Amino acid sequence: MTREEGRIHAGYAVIAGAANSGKSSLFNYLVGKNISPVTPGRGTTRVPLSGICHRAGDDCQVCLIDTPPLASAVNLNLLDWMDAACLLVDATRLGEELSSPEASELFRRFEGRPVVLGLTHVDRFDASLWRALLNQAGLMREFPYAVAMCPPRGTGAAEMLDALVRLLPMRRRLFPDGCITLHSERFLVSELIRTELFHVLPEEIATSTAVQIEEYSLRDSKTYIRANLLVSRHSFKGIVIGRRGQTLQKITDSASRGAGDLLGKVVLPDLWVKVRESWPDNRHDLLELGYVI
Ligand SMILES: Nc1nc2c(ncn2[C@@H]2O[C@H](COP(=O)(O)OP(=O)(O)O)[C@@H](O)[C@H]2O)c(=O)[nH]1
Ligand SMILES: [Mg+2]
Repeated sequence: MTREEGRIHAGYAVIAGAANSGKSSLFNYLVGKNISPVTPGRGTTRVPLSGICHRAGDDCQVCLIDTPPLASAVNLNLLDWMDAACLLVDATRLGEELSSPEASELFRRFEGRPVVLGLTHVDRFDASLWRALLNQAGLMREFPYAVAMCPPRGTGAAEMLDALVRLLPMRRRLFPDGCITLHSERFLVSELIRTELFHVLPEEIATSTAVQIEEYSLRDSKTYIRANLLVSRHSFKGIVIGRRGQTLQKITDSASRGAGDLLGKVVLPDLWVKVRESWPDNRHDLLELGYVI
């Protein structure tokens, strides 16, 4: 079918792979917005995230789904809805990650559908070795496309998008023009505030601090957000606030900047630190705070 008939390459592609393989960096790069949290810590992406990317000068719609590391049931069920998968494998752990149980499960679930390989962290090798690394991966599994990548720098990203577009079916447009994600602004801002925690707090405290939005309102064309940062221990509260409130102020300022960039409007967060003892160990709290259990 041709584009004249109103059909374009459009569909859903999941980005899968081990923690820190570069999934969220690639997702943000291709979508062109910092929707998904990227930090050096492990497991910062807590729920599947959607981002729609377009290719300059071409009419196509690729809805990327960034995922937390694969094992959770929600992730596995989600795979059934995807047209293609982009498996990211850290080239420094090639053998280990490609033969992991999670990768095997992905291939099993994707039987009959394409899985493209993105070999990340190739910046740690001389460029003359990239081809050899891709060949080595090809000996372990067969891929319709395999791309050497460094997602934070965008290396290989355009090539990966080309590969995914080629593999997506021709169908009617799936999303309205200009749509970049299926999530609400409120959700995106709460994730952005959570990401900032990882930049200023020790990982142990950042991972056990939840963001609870209490008010999200528009006044004088400014977006006001009142949110609680729920820490899991009394002793963490002072650390999140910092001396004379400096740490909390830093989180507030960078969240305001990040949300402004993401949404293209003035966003004023008002953050409060509260204690909810041991919430990460409580199923009800996890559900209430939007975590996948
Ligand atoms: N040097 C290098 N760092 C990378 C690469 N891909 C990701 N990172 C870094 O690894 C960390 C985790 O990246 P992220 O995209 O959040 O990985 P995810 O856990 O798979 O979503 C961040 O600090 C990234 O900057 C890469 O190809 N090369
Ligand atoms: Mg991630």
